Amino acid sequence: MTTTTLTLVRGSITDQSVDAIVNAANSSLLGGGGVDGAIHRGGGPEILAECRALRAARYGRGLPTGQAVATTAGRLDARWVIHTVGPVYQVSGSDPSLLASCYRESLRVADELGARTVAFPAISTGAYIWPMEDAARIAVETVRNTETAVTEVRFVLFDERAYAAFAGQLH
Ligand code: AR6
Repeated sequence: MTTTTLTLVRGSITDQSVDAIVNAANSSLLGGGGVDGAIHRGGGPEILAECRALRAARYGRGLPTGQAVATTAGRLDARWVIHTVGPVYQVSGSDPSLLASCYRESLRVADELGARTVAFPAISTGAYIWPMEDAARIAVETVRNTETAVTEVRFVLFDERAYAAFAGQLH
């Protein structure tokens, strides 16, 4: 059984040197703001070209929420970008298993690729407005409970509030 170390970094996901960088994408796979925008800007047009090809070949209706798929990382200092689609938070009730699925499926894809180090953003906590404390709990619990050959899962948190929420789950 592999021991997976969970680490925390404050900064931008696009500055990480890892095997795979996870993108908080949307179903279209064609880009957006936040993490998604930063990844496409930093990685260059090769990523979008592969995303378009994936849409044409396998995901005509888009990548479903909670699933994950890999492309090149283009010019980023990584071998792959793993795109996953988080759920949009709804006050009327949101399914935490879909957010957990993003982490689990991204790790499954990482294992398929042979990635050993993987950087995750705080999926769904920006444009998709999932409350940070709850998202951090789901992220850490899910990674801890997923059997994977990944040796380092690095959570990359953009601001102090996100960092503190994840730190609170780890210690
Ligand atoms: N590095 C690390 N974290 C970041 C970065 C960065 N460069 N930029 C923002 N964050 P979001 P979502 C934080 O909105 O909520 C896009 O338009 C941010 O502060 O990127 O899953 C997609 O195309 C927040 O805590 O992802 C989708 O349409 C967290 O990353 C939609 O947004 C996630 O924020 C996905 O929304």
